[in-house]
Amino acid sequence: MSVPYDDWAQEAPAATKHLLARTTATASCLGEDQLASLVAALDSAENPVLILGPEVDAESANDDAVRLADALNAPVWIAPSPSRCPFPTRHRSFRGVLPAAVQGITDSLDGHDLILVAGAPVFRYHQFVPGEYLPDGARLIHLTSDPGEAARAPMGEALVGGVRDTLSRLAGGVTPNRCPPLAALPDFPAARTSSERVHPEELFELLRGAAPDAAVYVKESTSTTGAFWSQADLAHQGSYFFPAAGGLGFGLPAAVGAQLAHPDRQVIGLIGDGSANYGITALWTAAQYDIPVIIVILKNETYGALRWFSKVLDVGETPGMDVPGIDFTSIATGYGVASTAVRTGHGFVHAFNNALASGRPALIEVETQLTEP
Ligand SMILES: Cc1ncc(C[n+]2csc(CCOP(=O)(O)OP(=O)(O)O)c2C)c(N)n1
Ligand SMILES: [Mg+2]
Repeated sequence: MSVPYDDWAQEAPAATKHLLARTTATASCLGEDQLASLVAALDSAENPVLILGPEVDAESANDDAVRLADALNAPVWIAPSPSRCPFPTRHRSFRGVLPAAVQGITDSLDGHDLILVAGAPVFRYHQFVPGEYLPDGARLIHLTSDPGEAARAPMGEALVGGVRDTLSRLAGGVTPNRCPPLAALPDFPAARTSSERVHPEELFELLRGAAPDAAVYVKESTSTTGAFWSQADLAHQGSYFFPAAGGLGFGLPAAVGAQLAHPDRQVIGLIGDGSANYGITALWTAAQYDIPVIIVILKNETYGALRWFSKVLDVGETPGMDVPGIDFTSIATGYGVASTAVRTGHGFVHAFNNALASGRPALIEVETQLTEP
């Protein structure tokens, strides 16, 4: 907000009373007939699947999504390139994050006759893998509160309305499925390790063990998305934030802001060594306002995701990809944030526990193995 010049010093005119008395409310929800046909579609589907997106978490509809998944006894995927986590990742219905590619999505959804997408774009196709947009014979229904997303979708029947309201009414409206419940998820896959540096899977596995309950993760390390989701145990609303359109520079300041907003939850920033430079000044804010966020810098000394992209696009060795020679502990010290550099999993857990116990802002630089997203 910008307040021009001397406005603060002026008396408000009498007509301001109208402004103060204004109200606005959102009243966008499905009509009874629309809901009834949606219930009928779900009830008559042989093998429905739910795809959930960031609006679910933004509207705090996570529990409604669980009730619907339980009633339908249906698998649940997170829509591609998620900026939030809309569903508990250890629930028996959870199947993971859809790949951000046309054919990849179709392959993952093969065999489903009804695809219900709630609170997500249809779809984010970040990676160009042409193919079929939908499995043969599948019907796609798109619930969103964003008319822009409804207009942009290349297929499907869009219904624009409050996502939480719709999920909640659907959960109470569908006929509960009588098949035996889906099998419980297997244990987490064994994290890969590295002899030289810390493998991101190992880092996220250790973090899962060391982080307090209901921790909030703000992530901006682009080459470690697969590693993160393979080890993630996120059970609560508002547990995960990632730059929605991919623009870097959000992560570090957002982690500081999230900690300010959540004094009751530990916020952990998982920030790539490239991305960290885009908003490094947030460390000053954390120090000056004593905001006890823990920032973990994943130091693989390169723009890892771009390296992967240059391989996918077959452009050969590309200049300007690496970011060697940055000492984030010195930078943190300069801004007044306590910091440690580690290069083993054991060292990380020790540093993390110290950071937690300090109750102060802290930065941990971890030398990590380069991986592909
Ligand atoms: C503002 C902005 N500039 C450039 C990019 C392009 N970009 C996408 S991923 C990436 C690499 C980020 O590297 P790092 O933070 O080290 O994470 P890593 O991939 O190594 O895990 C870059 C530069 C972007 N998404 N946003
Ligand atoms: Mg990097």
